Amino acid sequence: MTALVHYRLDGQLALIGLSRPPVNALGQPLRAALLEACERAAADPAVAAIVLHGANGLFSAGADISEFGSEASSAAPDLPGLLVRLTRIDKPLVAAIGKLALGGGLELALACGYRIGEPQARLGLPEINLGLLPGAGGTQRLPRLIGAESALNMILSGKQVDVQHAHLMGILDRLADNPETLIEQACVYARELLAQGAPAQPAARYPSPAVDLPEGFFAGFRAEQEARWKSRLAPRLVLAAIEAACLLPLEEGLAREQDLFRQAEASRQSAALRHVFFAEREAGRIPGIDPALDMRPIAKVAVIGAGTMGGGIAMNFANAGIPVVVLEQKSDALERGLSNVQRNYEISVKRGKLSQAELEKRMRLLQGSLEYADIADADLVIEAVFEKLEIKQQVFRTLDEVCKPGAILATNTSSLDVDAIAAVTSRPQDVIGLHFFSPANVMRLLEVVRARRTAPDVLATTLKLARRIGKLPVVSGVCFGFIGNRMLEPYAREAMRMVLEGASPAQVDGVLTGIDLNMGVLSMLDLAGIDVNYLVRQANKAAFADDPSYCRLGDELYAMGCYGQKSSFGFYHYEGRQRLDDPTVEKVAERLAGELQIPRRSLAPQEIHDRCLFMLINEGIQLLDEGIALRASDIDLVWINGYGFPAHLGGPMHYAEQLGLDQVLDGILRLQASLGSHGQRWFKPAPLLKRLVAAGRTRIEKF
Ligand code: 3H9
Repeated sequence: MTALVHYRLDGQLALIGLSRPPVNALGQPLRAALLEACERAAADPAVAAIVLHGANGLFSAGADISEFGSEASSAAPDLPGLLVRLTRIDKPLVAAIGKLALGGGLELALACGYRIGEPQARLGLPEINLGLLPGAGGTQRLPRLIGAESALNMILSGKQVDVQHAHLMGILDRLADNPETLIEQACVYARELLAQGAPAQPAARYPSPAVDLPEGFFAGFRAEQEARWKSRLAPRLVLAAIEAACLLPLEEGLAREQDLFRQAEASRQSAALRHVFFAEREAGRIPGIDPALDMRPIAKVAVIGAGTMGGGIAMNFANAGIPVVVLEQKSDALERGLSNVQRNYEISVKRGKLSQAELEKRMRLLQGSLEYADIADADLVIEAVFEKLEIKQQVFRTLDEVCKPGAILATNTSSLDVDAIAAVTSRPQDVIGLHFFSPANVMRLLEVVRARRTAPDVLATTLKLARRIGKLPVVSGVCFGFIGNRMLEPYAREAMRMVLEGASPAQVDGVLTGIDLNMGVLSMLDLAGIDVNYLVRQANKAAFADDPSYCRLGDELYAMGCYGQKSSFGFYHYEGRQRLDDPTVEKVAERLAGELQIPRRSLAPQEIHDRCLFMLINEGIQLLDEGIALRASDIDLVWINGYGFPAHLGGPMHYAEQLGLDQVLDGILRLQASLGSHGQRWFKPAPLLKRLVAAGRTRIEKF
C-alpha cells in the first residue's frame, strides 16, 4: 500500500486515511491509492464497514487544481468514476470529516452512505470560484440529499458552511464532540449501522429533487440572475446541471454533469480563475526572503489620522482582535472618526452580520488618543493623514522621535515616494508603504510598498500581518502610484482623451463593462473623486507636461467643482443612486477639443477597448520590466481586487496573454500610427513586450 493512504483494520472496520499533505488534494496518485484501498476493503470478508478519514485530521480540499487543463485531471481512476465505484461497494462507508471537505472532497463524502463531522469542520462546493461546477457527482447527489433549491444555492455561492448548518441541511448525519474523538465516534457510528443492518447506501431523501419547486423555477431563476452573472459561464452550467438532476435519473444526470464539467474545465474563464487561485498563493512568496525569517511581534497597532481611511484601517485590526490606538490632532476630529467606526459596526449589527457583543468587544479594542506618547509602545504605526509629501514627512519625523526601537512605521499613501518619507527618519529600514484601498475595512487588496531600505523582516512581518487581518497583500516597489494607480494613469488618460475626440462617457464605460469590468473607468473616477485624481495628477505633473490634452477633461471638471458622485456632478450627473448622462460634459468636451484642435469623430467599440486596455496592459508590462512588480500575476491580483477587473478574465496580464501578446503589440503599433501626435507620444510599446513577442513567448514574464 502506498504511503498516500493509511489502511488499518479495527475489528470489522477498515479505516482508510487519506494522507497527501497539505490538503489531501485528490490528484491521480491519491485517487489510485484510495481506489486500491477501497477495493481491498470491499474484497476482504472480514471487513463489514469502512471509515474514510483524513490521516492528518483534514478530510480533503477536493480535486487537485493543478491537474485541471491537463490529462492528469481525468487520468484513471478519474474522480467521478472512483466515486461511482464507492457507491457500489456493498458495505457501509462512513466519511469522518475533519477540518475541511471541499469540492471533490465533499463529493467524496457524498458518495459515502454516511457522514459525521467534527465541530470545527467546514464543508462546501467552491468549484464556482474556479469557473467550474462540481464534477464528481455533487450536482446530482447533493440535490437528492438536501433538495434542488438548497443544493443550487450552496453550489452557486461556493460558500463554506459549518457543521451545524451542514447537519441541519441534512448533509451530515452526525456531529462528533471534538476533532480528537472524530475517528473513534465514526467507528462507533459504523458499528451502530452494522448492528442495525443499515444498507450501504440509504435511500435518497429527495429522490425527485424538484418536488418542492414551483412551476417554471429554473427559467425564472435564470431570468433573475442573468444580469448579475454577466458573461460568466460556470453559473449557467451549474444551473443546467441541477436542472438535469431534477429531470434525469441519477446515472444520466451524472453523465450530463460530466459533459458540463468538461465544458467548464476547457473554458478560458476557468483557466483564468485557476490562474488567480495560484497567483494568490504565489504573491506571498518573496524571492530572497526566507519564509523561516524571525518576524517582529505585533501586539499593538497605532493609526495616525481618524478620517475615513484611518478609521477603516483601524477597524481591520480591531476585527482581528488586535488592540489599536487611533491618534488625531483635535478632539472633535477624533470623536467624529470613532463614531464613524461605531456607525459602521452598527450597520453590520443591523444586517445581522455582527453581534452586539462583538461590536462592543471591537470598540473596546479601539482607543482614541490626542497624544503621541500613547503610541510610543506600538509595534506597528500606520500613518493615514492627508496625501501630501511634506505633511507625511512631518508625521514621520515625529514618529521617529517617539516610537520604540524596532517599531514598524508604515505610510498609507496611494502614490507618494515612500523612500522620501523613509529618508526623514533615522530608521529607514523600519519604514514601509501600506496602500489600503477604500473602504479600507472592506477592500481585500493591500499594496505593500517595499522601499529601497525596507528590512526583510519588516516586509515579511507586514505580509504575515496582512493575511492575519484578512487582506491580500501584493508587494510593489516604489514608483509614482505603485502598481495599481500607475496603471490607472494611462488607462484613464485614454478614456478622457476619447471623450474629447467624440465618445460619450457612457460609450467608453459601456465598452469596459461590456467585458465585465465592475465599472467603467470614468464611473470609477466619479466614485473615487475627480478631485482626488486631480491632486494625485498634480503631484506627477512633470511626467505629462508636454501633452496639453492630458486628462484635460478631468482638470476642467475639477475646476468647475464637479468632483464626481460626492458633488452629484462629474463625468455623469447623479440623481440619488441613478447615474445619468450629462450634456454639460459633452459641451465641455466639445469646447476643449476645439481649443486643442482635436477633430471630433465617432469611435468604434474596438478602438475604445484597445486604447484603454492596451495602455493598461503596456504599463503593467513596463512595471514588471522595471521590477516594481515581482511577477505578472501580482499585477493581475492588484487589478482584480482593487479596480474591479473581472477575475474570470484573470487580470490584465492574463487577459493580454489570452488575446495574444503579438496581437497586443500589433494593436499598440497600429494606434501609434493612426492617432497622430497623440499616438506617437503615448503608444510606445514596452520594451519587454517587444522582446517577448520577438522571442515568440506567449507568457508575460521577466525576460
Ligand atoms: C474540484 O474539486 C472539482 C471536482 O468537483 C470535480 C473533479 C472532477 N488542489 O490556500 P493555502 C494547495 S475543484 C491543489 O495556502 P489555507 C495550495 O495551492 C477543487 N492544491 O492554505 C497551497 O499550496 P502551496 C475544489 C491545493 O490554509 C497549499 O495547498 N476545492 C488545493 O489558507 C495550502 O493552501 C477548492 O476550490 C487543491 N484543491 O487554505 C479548494 N487546495 O503551499 C481550494 C489547496 O504550494 N483550496 N492547495 O502554495 C482552498 O480554498 C484553500 O487552499 C484551503 C486551505 C481552504 C483548502
